[in-house]
Amino acid sequence: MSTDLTASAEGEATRAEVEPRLQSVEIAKTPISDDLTLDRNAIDAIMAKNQTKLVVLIGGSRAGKTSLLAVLFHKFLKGAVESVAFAGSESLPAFARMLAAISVQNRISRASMPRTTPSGDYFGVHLKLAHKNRLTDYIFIDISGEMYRDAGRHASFIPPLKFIRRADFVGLVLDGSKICNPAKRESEFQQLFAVTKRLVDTNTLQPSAEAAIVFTKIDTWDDDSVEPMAAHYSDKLVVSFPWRHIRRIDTAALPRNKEIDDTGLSALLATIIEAPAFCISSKGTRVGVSGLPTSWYARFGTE
Ligand SMILES: Nc1nc2c(ncn2[C@@H]2O[C@H](COP(=O)(O)OP(=O)(O)OP(=O)(O)O)[C@@H](O)[C@H]2O)c(=O)[nH]1
Ligand SMILES: [Mg+2]
Repeated sequence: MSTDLTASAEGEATRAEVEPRLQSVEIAKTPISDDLTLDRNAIDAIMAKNQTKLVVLIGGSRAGKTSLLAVLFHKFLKGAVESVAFAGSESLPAFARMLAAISVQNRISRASMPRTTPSGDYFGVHLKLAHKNRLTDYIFIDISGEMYRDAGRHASFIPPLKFIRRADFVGLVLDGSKICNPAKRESEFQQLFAVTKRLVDTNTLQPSAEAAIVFTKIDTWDDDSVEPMAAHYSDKLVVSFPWRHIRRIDTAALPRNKEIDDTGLSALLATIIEAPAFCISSKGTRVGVSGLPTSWYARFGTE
């Protein structure tokens, strides 16, 4: 159903009446609500239908996780990215909500992303992507900042995050704007390190998953001293865990400087696309999915 805002029939708003109201809605400050995220049943249903890769982003509150997903989707709307094309999504309302926040009046670089809801453990969206004549489903999970903080504090917060075991790709997200702040960089890193350690120690995060250390907001790195710090933290994460394969990706999804186009999104996507698909077998071990019956990788919400 479409609404003609110019209609002036009784009871209907005219364009002149509606526009000021639209402008006064603080779209960017409204949290992404629970009902826009895919719940566990919806994720299981997608995974049961087709081979699905699970991508998990782990990082602190306001680190820029949701912005990465929103801007990735925005790039797909303009065309293929690295020969990967958008082929559908069961999360269009969620992406629309995210884009509404960042594209108000086309000021994408001055946008403010709504907070991922604090009441849930995670925010999940779906993308179906076409690559090399193949369609693959992807579930992207953005762990809420609160859940992340709690996971660093105490082991009792880990069980709700058990689904991370199923991840095919894990992005360890570090807020670049904090890395360039001497007062905040060490605690930003230590928190990610503590959460990663707890997840690995509890066998929740499997270092056999493809992983990346993702620095965000690198448009804020205007000082030469930041890069050696980033390299130091990245090296420490690399050597401290038995990763199968891990790389560093520097990103700026929503650079404040309009001259800089979004950075690192294509590299992030390429890494995710190339990550081999795995699943957890009924014995709890990690196995490749090729050739396995579909039910083997439909394991998000259930054990
Ligand atoms: N300078 C700069 N700011 C960015 C960039 N990407 C995101 N931001 C800003 O960082 C803030 C937080 O971004 P989000 O994507 O909401 O972060 P999040 O990690 O999802 O946060 P939670 O949902 O609270 O866990 C927003 O105000 C964004 O506009 C970037 O590349 N550069
Ligand atoms: Mg978020």
